[in-house]
Amino acid sequence: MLMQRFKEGDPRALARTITLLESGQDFPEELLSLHHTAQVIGITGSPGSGKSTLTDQIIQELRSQGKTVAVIAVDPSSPFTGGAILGDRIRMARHTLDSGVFIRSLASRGALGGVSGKTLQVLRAIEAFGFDVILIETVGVGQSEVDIASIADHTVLVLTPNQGDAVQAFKAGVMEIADVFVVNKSDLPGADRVVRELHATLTLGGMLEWMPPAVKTSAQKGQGIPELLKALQDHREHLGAEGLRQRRLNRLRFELRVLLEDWAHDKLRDAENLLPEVLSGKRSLQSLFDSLF
Ligand SMILES: Nc1nc2c(ncn2[C@@H]2O[C@H](COP(=O)(O)OP(=O)(O)OP(=O)(O)O)[C@@H](O)[C@H]2O)c(=O)[nH]1
Ligand SMILES: [Mg+2]
Repeated sequence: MLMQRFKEGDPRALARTITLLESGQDFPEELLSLHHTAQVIGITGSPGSGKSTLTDQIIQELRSQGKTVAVIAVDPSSPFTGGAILGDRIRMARHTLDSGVFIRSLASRGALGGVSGKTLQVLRAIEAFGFDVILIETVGVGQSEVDIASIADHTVLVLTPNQGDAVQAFKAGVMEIADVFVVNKSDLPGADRVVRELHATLTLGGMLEWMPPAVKTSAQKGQGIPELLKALQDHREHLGAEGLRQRRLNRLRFELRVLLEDWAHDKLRDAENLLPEVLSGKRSLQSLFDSLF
């Protein structure tokens, strides 16, 4: 019944399916046959850099092109950004009555705000439902920005004309995740300087196969959005069918790793209770380990 309504495109059936996935139910195998593929765009960057405002503008632009859009906001239930969900609801509120738009907030994984296995299942469900584009917003603190690059077809790193942000991007491992840089809040002074610094740093790195463009936007004023979408389209063309296939394999590899880590985490917790037996010489650590499987 639920799956039937899902296949008929009832958004309430999608919402219900997601709730079931979040409560730990397995992914309905029946949906695997739907074979829909969405364009998956990850949007990450420092807290308050304007990701949600930008997402709202991207939705608007894609809707004007007739595309359907889903948004997954990975809620960092971390001390960095209290109240993010409420803020997101307000910033994207104008789309809530549009049936071509679906917005969902999901909890992050672990203290570092990484992307959870459940989020990946929800992503798959949303994809199966048939949205053209899926935007995933994660706050670029800790693990989530690295995770998002393993999941998305395209990763957008949002910077602002603010010294701290640029420095943050230049830290090893962060720069590399960006397929496209956005310098948002370009209505404020300093955006051109950040763009120049990005270019200089990227050029220093030698010839890259794909030189990530830096697009200036003002999400607040709705400026630079078509340019951003053009840059994403360019990246898609650069990837081509084989590049996209590699990204999808990456996502599956990541998902498998998350499943294994969660499993290991549970096993570790169980086994810890038995460590006193090992300490007192009742059994060996090896036999405890073997009993886990
Ligand atoms: N001046 C200026 N302010 C902006 C721009 N875009 C967003 N803002 C403001 O920046 C603040 C944060 O915007 P959000 O869109 O919530 O930023 P965010 O990155 O989603 O924030 P978190 O999800 O909490 O990390 C809000 O007050 C926005 O109005 C912009 O282009 N220019
Ligand atoms: Mg936000």
